[in-house]
Amino acid sequence: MDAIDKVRILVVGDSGVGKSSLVHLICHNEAAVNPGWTIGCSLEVKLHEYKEGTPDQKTFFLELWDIGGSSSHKNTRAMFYHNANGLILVHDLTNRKSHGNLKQWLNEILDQDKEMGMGRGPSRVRDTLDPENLLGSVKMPILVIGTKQDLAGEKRVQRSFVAEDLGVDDISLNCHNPRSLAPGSGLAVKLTRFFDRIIESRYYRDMNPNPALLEKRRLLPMNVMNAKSLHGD
Ligand SMILES: Nc1nc2c(ncn2[C@@H]2O[C@H](COP(=O)(O)OP(=O)(O)O)[C@@H](O)[C@H]2O)c(=O)[nH]1
Ligand SMILES: [Mg+2]
Repeated sequence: MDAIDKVRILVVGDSGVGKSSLVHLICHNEAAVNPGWTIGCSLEVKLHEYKEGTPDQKTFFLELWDIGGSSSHKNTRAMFYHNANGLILVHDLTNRKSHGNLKQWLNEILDQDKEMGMGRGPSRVRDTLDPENLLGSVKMPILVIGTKQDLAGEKRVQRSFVAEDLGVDDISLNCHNPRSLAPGSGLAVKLTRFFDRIIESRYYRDMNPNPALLEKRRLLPMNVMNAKSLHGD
């Protein structure tokens, strides 16, 4: 049997937003009973059918790297950013700050080379992101996921402004409900498309540049990442 090709997907966000619960749900189709405290980083794998149901269908391994969110692990995290093919930014819908902090997670990933090269203390955090720089530097597909939809009340229908600014999809879900990602559901389809895009950009990039990203780069105004709050639409 041929070796199965794989892609590496980073899952980042503040501590307690539900990263471990989310990864467990994606990989096992069941709720995590007690996710425990993630120390450093944990890895789960999932088999994924790329372009399922088409003549191009092929099986890939998805490696989901659940990166511990605590600031004390900041310097060790940089090594995981290397060679990533996709990125899931996780925030807690009941914790507005965790959504705003996604920008800092992006900054940290953008700064990875500096962090790795010099191994010094915490890096400077930019207040705003330059979207041209950002979209040029983070070439991998990104998905924003809001967790704890069951606790979120009104906020459950709000669109993530970070996702909007980046021109990427976002989804909201309850990680405790195993039906959240039921096969064929809207969320499962979005997730499958996201995984397909990651595989495409890793293995078929030259054949198929991402037109949405190119269009976004053309249109995005320079101050777009200064948007202040969640807005619903
Ligand atoms: N009600 C509810 N609780 C959640 C959800 N996702 C995670 N949690 C809980 O939030 C806490 C932190 O989750 P965990 O996965 O450990 O977060 P992590 O630190 O980002 O890995 C745990 O008690 C989870 O059971 C959700 O969608 N709904
Ligand atoms: Mg965890």
